[in-house]
Amino acid sequence: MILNLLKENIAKGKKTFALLIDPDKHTENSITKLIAKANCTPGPDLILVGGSIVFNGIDQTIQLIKKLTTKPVILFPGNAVQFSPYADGILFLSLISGRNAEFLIGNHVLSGIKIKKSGIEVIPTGYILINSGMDTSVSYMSNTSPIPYSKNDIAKATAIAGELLGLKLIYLEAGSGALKPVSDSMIQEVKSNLSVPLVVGGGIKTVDQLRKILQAGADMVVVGTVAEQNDKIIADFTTVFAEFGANKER
Ligand code: 1GP
Repeated sequence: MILNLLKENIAKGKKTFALLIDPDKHTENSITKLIAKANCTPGPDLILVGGSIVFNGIDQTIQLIKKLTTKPVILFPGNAVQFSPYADGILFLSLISGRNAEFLIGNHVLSGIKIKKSGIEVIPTGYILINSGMDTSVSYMSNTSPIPYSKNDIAKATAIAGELLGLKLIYLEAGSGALKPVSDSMIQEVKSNLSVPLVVGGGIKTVDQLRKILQAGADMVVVGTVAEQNDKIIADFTTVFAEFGANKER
């Protein structure tokens, strides 16, 4: 169970490393190369698959990844169409920073029956979009406004509301390719008021940024764009993750 893996890591003081693969940004060849890097010991704990729009086949992408690695593969869908029964689980995202009913509940109604029938693990996730100083695909596609970059109190109140609604994860998202990640002070503020695991992603490009985000309290970090651009980054980031918790095991 993926949520259990995350909780076990938290109990050991370890952080969870998620590598995001957007099928539209890859070829079979580039996925094969990326997964070969992810298979380095210990490397990312799990692979997320999804994007704001996905034209390339989700099924084919997940089947390819499953052939290349034993790491869990989790759907990170941009909408109700992005589903595959070949995944091990799905982040069932409710965009709680927005006020667009389609992304709070509408897509869930459209996809809920097929997800339940598939039997894959469902992780109800409060998805909170933070303004990173540029327009992002998720903001445009969801027709929602992100929380302003420095409004830690709004992010905290939103995360607490998500937890009280029963969501099992809270995800602070600066947007794929964001100019800067979510601030350390916002991560600290949210984490110190939350009982469920905290995920942070968007715009993380350097080991210093990653280390600060982990020190600020992120339990799981999602990395996508930089891994498409920098061949060394998975190894470098793995070293940073190893600084936390039971690092001798990593
Ligand atoms: C996007 O948080 C993820 O949804 C990852 O963002 O592509 O900027 O790493 P990057």
